[in-house]
Amino acid sequence: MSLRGSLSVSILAAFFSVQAANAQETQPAMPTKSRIDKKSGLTFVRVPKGSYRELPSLPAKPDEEHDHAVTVGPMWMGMTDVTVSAYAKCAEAQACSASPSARDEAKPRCAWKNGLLTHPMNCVSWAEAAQFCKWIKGRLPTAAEWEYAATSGQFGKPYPWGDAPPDGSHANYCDVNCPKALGEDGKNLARWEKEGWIDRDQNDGWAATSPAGSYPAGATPWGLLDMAGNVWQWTSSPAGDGKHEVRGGSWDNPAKALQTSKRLAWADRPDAGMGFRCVKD
Ligand SMILES: [Ca+2]
Repeated sequence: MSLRGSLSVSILAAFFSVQAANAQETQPAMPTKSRIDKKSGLTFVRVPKGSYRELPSLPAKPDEEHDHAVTVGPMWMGMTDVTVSAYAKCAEAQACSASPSARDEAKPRCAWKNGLLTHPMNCVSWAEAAQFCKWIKGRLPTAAEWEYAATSGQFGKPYPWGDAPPDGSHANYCDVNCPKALGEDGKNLARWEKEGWIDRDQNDGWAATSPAGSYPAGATPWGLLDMAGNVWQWTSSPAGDGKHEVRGGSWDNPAKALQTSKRLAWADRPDAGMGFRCVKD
């Protein structure tokens, strides 16, 4: 083989090994165990039993001790957020409201109003989310269960997929497209720009929500998708003043909101950045 031929072979071999490595990194881990909920059509994956650090209260209470371990799981958790399509089945069965709240949200950002069937069911109140989970004989996860699942039981793991900072392949967050969807919030754009809220180096093609499960590179080892970005997820954990804890960050948040440890207290009102997933025992 000529030197040139041998070089080409080595370059090709190197190229394919890089491709193989990339493919390995970007392929979602197949859920070890999964099952489909017949009523909603949603897929649930097995979250194994384990122990996790107890989370402090939200808002934090002074002198509170929270350094012991709690047992979490086993349970089944929605592989993705609840979709518009799944919610529509609940509404058809008259078990969920056929006109979910969303009163304070602009139309282009609420997936239900736009018939975006594969997108997460956003613009729902906590009570509406809890009602859906009840319909499928499930419930909203506690904040500790959510974080345990998002970190695959590894306390302190920064993102559901691991340590790499987010990019447009991992999750739907506020990239170059998101100002298009913010519409009437334009007055805030200059401030958000200044605070580094908008990642103009990324473009995932979605201005607001994206179809559930569109980011396989962001999968957890247990096979959960969209545990960061797209929509915040309601948990069952109270957060004072009638609020509940939400997790995961959303399409209109900066990358830093996608951290597994990020916690927010949210009043029971719908928002285009707020969705949910259910768990079953
Ligand atoms: Ca986006």
